[in-house]
Amino acid sequence: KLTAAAPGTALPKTLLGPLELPTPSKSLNDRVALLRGDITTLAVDAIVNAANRYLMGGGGVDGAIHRAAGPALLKECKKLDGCETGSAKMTDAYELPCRKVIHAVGPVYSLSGDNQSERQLLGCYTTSLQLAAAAGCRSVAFSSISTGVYGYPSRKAASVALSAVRKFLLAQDAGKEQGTRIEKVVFVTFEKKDVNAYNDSISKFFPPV
Ligand code: AR6
Repeated sequence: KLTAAAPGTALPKTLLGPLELPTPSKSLNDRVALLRGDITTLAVDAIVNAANRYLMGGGGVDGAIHRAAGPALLKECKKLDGCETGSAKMTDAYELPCRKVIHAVGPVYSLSGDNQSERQLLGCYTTSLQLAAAAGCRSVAFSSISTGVYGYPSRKAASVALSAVRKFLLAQDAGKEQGTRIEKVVFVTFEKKDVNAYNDSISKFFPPV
């Protein structure tokens, strides 16, 4: 059963669709949350870092995660031989309160390659959730991948993130994704522009019941 769209509201278009309006679902809505703050403080099963292809640390959230985890994180990252854009790799979390860190490599946004950027950003979210589920994680907190120095527009990035997560959670329920059921996905924002983007977009992908 589909709900009627308010006049004039078009759903944000992503490569995943949606061509139809999402069906409101309390059980699905209970599995997502928005939080503004420092992702390094969260005692979830896995946090998702916005890394680069070298996995050698960096600025932004990557720098904050490496500082809080301690030098053992970099030591493990060095053994991973980097990571492709649009994918992710998992490590232990060392001094962080979470159990695992998933290092996702988002695209450097370019308008000319809008479709490719979107495909790669989707890949970050889907691969991260697959890694989390395979490692027995029930709760995952995502940083807002690519919306910092990589320049991905916040609203577009929020639509991609919400769309990818919705699709994955539904696929798990349909038995099309393996691993532990992800019970909670937290979208962590830091700057106001990303807070606004998620606040404005979440109800389009997870409509209130
Ligand atoms: N907790 C949560 N979010 C944060 C934190 C924090 N402690 N600090 C920043 N953010 P960015 P990118 C937000 O630039 O655009 C690094 O140097 C920030 O407001 O960290 O994917 C890597 O090594 C933004 O919304 O990542 C790469 O070279 C989001 O985190 C490159 O930056 C991501 O911003 C990756 O660029």
